[in-house]
Amino acid sequence: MFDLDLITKNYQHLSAKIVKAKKHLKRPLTLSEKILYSHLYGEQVLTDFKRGTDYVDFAPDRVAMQDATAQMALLQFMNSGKSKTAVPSTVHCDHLIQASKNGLADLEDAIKINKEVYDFLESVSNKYGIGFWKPGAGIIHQVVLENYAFPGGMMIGTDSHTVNAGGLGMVAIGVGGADAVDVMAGMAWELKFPKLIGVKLTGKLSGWTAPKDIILKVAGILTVKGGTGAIIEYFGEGATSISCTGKGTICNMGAEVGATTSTFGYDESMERYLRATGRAAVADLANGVKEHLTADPEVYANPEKYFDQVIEINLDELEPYINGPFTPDRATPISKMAEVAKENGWPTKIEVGLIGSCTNSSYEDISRAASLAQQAVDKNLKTKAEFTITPGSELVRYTIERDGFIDTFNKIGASVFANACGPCIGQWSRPGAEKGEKNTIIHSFNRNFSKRADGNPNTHAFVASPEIVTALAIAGDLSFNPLTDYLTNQNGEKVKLDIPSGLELPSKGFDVEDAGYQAPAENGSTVVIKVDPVSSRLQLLQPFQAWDGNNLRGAKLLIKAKGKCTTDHISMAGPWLRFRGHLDNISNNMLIGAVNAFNDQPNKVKNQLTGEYGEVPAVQRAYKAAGIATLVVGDQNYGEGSSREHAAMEPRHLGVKAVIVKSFARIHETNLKKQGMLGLTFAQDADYDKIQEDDTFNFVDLKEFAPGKQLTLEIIHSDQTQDTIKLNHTYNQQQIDWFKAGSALDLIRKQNQ
Ligand code: MIC
Ligand code: SF4
Repeated sequence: MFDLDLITKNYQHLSAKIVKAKKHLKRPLTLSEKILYSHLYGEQVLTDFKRGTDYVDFAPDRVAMQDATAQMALLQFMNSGKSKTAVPSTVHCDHLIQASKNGLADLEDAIKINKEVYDFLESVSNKYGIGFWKPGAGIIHQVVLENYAFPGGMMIGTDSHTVNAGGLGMVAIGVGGADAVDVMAGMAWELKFPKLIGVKLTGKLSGWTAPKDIILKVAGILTVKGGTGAIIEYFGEGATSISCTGKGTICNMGAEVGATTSTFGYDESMERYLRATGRAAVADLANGVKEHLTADPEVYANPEKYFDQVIEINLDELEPYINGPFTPDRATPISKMAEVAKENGWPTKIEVGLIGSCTNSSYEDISRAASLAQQAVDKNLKTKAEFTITPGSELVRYTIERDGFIDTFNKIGASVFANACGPCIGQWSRPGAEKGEKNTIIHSFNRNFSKRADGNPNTHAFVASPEIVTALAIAGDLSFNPLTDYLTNQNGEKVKLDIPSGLELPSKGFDVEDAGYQAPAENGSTVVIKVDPVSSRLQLLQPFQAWDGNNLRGAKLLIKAKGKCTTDHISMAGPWLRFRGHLDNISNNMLIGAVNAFNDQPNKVKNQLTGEYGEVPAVQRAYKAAGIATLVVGDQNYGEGSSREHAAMEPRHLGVKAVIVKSFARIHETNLKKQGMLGLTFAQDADYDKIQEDDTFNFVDLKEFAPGKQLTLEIIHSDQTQDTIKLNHTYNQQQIDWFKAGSALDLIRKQNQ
């Protein structure tokens, strides 16, 4: 068991901290507030923080990093001058394993292909006291839920789905690597005090409906930006009736509405899960401080008084949902899918059904999906689509194999991939994907942005619960509604699938032979970290240049991006994941997925120096070589999705100075600030339309850059007419200092010198 001392200490001080906060605020507290106020950083003065406005310093309990982001995080940490991380931290090798043949073979290949990176992560972990989860151990969020998450705790992780740990009553937040460095270096971690959204769940899930359907519905209500800057707190009788892992699924996919995180109050489902995963001692401790691990009763009795927004969902009436394609908030109840698919011309033949991932691979999920696979066998149905399973951890994989579920899936021709991200992040070598054919897949993951699973922009990916994915894979048809429709079996008989059934937790307990954990050396001071100077995969970081103190003049437009521009568009994953530790090489994917507003094409922008069109990274390198600053313009919710700071470091490295958009996703905006970029928003959304392809820009008052004060941008059009517009920003003084120093890390470096 990990962290028992840390948790004991946390709970010992919890009551005093909450009493103090309540005395000050003079009101009952939500769970989110209890966790936030009990994790204020040492020097942070306690006040009634203004939600959505005040920057507050926090002291999270731990840090988790996954391999694709840990490389950059640790390359930065190595420059911080510390000999050990200040809080317990872990690294998880999950993103770099490609799903191709089967779990074992794919793992072996990954270990060969990524040897240099794994060796680097292992030795850095060993040196700085970081727990190391080897390739094959599982996906970061599942491993965290099984081993580290605890009710009332606060953690950050370099992955947007860190929020998964809300399933065990944590405030767990996804961040860029530079934020993780702050916490690992023992400094304060700054966050704008979140707004609070309460989701009241009445009734009880039943039949075909699963926890996933709750978040699919919430995504439809809030949309991909409706949760920005807010914590979503779930409560009500419906909440307590959901399993702990089901709560994890709901919190996990809260990242898809932009929420800072989501959480649930401590209850018996969490206690059961803690006991089942070998943490009875944590459950006992939590039971001792129960009242502090949920909101005060007044809050849930009168939620409108305490939350900024309240949503109510009656689980008795909730239907299964299917969200997509191309965006996770396009929510369609299953009873409407046939009609909606027809109207939109979506291909209804399902080619592949994929279950698992960090979002949905609990024992409960797998057992319910397996009950449907068994029915297919018993009812003599032929499974029409291909079917794959990506277990979230070795603990789950070992246990479901022991309990016969893998055998059941094999009977419907399933492939079991490694315990890793695989197809969820474009690490799927899907035969034929390169042909770019229009086709449909359905999965139980969380994101379905264009190209995300297999690199094919014409793959229509739909998101649903594992149960619905399995049923629809059996039917091979997106318009099939298992609640009402019949299928024809191999004897020509009409049969109906029964309601899925499963077990919340394994009746024989969880089991595993080798969970894949490696503890760090007691004293890592002698561990030497080698980075080969000619490596294509790892590159030591050089400081960024400090601001020269002048107004920025004569900047050119690199790209005006149109519509959705997620971090997958800015810094694509899949094949590019291999360069996550090499800033110069990965910069060759900068914005290659963004659609140019002037020609509706990706990766084709005008080079104003030559008048010719070229690929975004190449054109930007040409500006850089000519010493010309550039800026990037974008639409709403720019940088939605991942926590990958590469999406901010690449433009920084290649010489883009500012990103000006209608609105930002939270993590990306912070990443831009941390890396010393100007992340600004149009004061008037309509000013986006004023930006022309051949424009030149002057920041006329950058010298007066100050908190709460707008910046002014002069736009010189090619016909010499001009527009002057105002830009908003959310920089506080410290963040302005990052900009001036070159980046947050460069500021720390200077202060330490
Ligand atoms: C994702 O789901 O997009 C990822 C891959 O896990 C990312 C992290 C990354 O880009 O490495 C995330 O969600 O933060
Ligand atoms: Fe991995 Fe997908 Fe989960 Fe991201 S969302 S951590 S890529 S499984």
